[in-house]
Amino acid sequence: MTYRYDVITLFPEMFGVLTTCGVTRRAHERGIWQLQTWNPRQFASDRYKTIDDRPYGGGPGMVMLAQPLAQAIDAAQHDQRVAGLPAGRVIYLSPQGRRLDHARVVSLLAEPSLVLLCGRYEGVDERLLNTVVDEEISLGDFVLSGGEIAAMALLDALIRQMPDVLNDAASAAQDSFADVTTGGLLDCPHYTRPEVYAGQAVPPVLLSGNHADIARWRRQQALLSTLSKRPDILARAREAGQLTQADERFLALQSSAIKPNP
Ligand code: 4GX
Repeated sequence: MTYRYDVITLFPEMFGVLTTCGVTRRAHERGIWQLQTWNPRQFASDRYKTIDDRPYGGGPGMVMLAQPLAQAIDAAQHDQRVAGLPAGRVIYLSPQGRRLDHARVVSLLAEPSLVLLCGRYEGVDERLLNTVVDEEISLGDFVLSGGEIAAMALLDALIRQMPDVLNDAASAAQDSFADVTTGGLLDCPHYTRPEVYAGQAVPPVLLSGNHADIARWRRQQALLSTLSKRPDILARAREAGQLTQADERFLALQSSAIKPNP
């Protein structure tokens, strides 16, 4: 299967990062995913290529016009159908959306095509959102200067979960947050050479060659890290039945204080 993503953006150059760097670049070169950008400016209907205007009711800033965005989205979906794919669902990146999490990343991988709409300025005319947007997704409770970086973050999270993208099939599933929604824990700490750095030795168990001991230590470190940094995630893991009796016995011994996240 190959995925196709069409992005509506005033800054198509920003998306070059995904096709020129790292894991996302290699997956793109191997044809696992494709990207098409659409600049709403090319669909502006006046000779000044206007894509925004002042807000009705007054106030600061500008609002993106509905018409150039609607035409850009139409063109993208038309192209997706010509390519033999379904017209993708339209996702608008905005702080008003539902927070992105790993479960949503996984479920979006069921869709071979998507259209991502990136807003700039104060936002997009509400009537465009009402008529064409299927879903609003937020990266988090903070404000970016446009939807592009949020769309790129979403794409990066999607691509690294696609089959055959990561060298080690286990590493996608093992990550911190790999599935915190269904009981995953934060990652355990990692060490590489040298054996002593800044006066800190590598935990001896990792040099022991005893794989059962190493696995137990890593599990316990993950439990401790989750307990102290994200007790909400530990509670979710417990509710999802993901903690073993050994896990619970270990946690019961850690009556010591939960350190606040610095
Ligand atoms: N997670 N932004 C959208 C335009 C905008 C302005 C006002 C709606 C209302 C963001 C985020 C994000 C900045 C993208 C504002 N949209 N996107 N943009 N947080 O901050 O996704």
